[in-house]
Amino acid sequence: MKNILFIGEKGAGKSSLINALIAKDALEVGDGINLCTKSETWINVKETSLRELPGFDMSQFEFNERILSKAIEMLTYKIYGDFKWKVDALVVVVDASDDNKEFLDYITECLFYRCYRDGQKSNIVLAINKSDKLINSEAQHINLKTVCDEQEKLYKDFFKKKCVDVTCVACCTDGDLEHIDGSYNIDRLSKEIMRKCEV
Ligand SMILES: Nc1nc2c(ncn2[C@@H]2O[C@H](COP(=O)(O)OP(=O)(O)OP(=O)(O)O)[C@@H](O)[C@H]2O)c(=O)[nH]1
Ligand SMILES: [Mg+2]
Repeated sequence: MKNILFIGEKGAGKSSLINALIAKDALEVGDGINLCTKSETWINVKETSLRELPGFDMSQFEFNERILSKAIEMLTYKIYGDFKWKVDALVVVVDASDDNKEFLDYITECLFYRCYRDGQKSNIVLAINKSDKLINSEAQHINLKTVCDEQEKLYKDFFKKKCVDVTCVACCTDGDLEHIDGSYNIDRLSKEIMRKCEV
């Protein structure tokens, strides 16, 4: 059984990405305003378990600490609840149209530095979701691939400076802009996650 853990700020698209990866509307997705996944949720598909923790909220310190300690428990002790639950791959989801610096600084300091040794190969994938939102009507000539490549480079540099091994994939699930046709880079994201599971 492969266990994949999804974390990220509220509304970044964790549930949407899980649904896109398994090509099924299995998890409930928020309406963009209300918080949706309030407690830990998971779905098992074939030999893979995809698990989502509630979204971080940068204005709720104590709430974040609770989610964080759950994630640390799963990443370090490899035991969760009554049963063993080893994280094979950790997927951190961010909304490409947000300024994610505060969240990523927090997660790097409080999670990555605690759970992964310096310079060590990690099992972290950053999903830079909602990349479609970076294409506005004035910039339609810039295609999604160009935007995604730029995003990946940006975040790759960010983690290189922090000395953490993170594979960055820019993607989108169900872009609501007319000139973007459905999802993007979901297959690649899936491949990168599976590759991490083998490490
Ligand atoms: N434009 C765009 N919207 C997206 C994308 N992915 C998800 N959304 C929208 O973002 C909102 C939140 O999506 P969720 O999947 O519920 O996000 P979440 O991270 O699971 O949210 P919480 O569980 O509440 O923390 C929904 O309205 C989705 O339709 C995307 O790639 N592009
Ligand atoms: Mg959710």
